Amino acid sequence: MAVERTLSIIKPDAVGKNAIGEIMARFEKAGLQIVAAKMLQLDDAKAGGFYAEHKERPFYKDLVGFMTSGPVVVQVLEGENAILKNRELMGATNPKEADAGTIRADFASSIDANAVHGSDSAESAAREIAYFFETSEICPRG
Ligand code: RTP
Ligand code: MG
Repeated sequence: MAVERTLSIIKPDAVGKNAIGEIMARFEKAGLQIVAAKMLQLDDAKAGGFYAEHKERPFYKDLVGFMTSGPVVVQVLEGENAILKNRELMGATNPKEADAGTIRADFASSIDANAVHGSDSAESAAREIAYFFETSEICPRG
């Protein structure tokens, strides 16, 4: 298995629940390293650009509104199979369908306020990491 990087976002609902540390601890306990992290208040342009692939979907406006409703924490996670591993830790998009013990089962309250984002492919990960981080802001361990 290859060492990969993936973009994770702790969304405004989870930041508002004071769950940043608990969520980061799950990544670290699963063997993923946080190699970049920052807290941001997204505006409509930054959040809308991030979710541009969903622009024509009926939930797009609500999604951008939610993602700008409070601060987020964006992170780069690195490790073996990081993209799939993070998606497994997150659980299903709709928390009602998320397996017990996943981040969304424990912290999400609805399909909109669903606690975390994680890149869904290697292509998305590369694009999403570059959307938020300069190369100089990513700090892999030796
Ligand atoms: P994310 O991109 O945030 O990691 O979530 P995901 O891959 O699990 O889900 P995706 O299909 O990419 O959708 C992005 C976000 O849009 C909201 N959504 N709402 N009302 C709906 O039917 C619906 N479908 C998606 C969710 O908040 C989802 O995280
Ligand atoms: Mg997605």
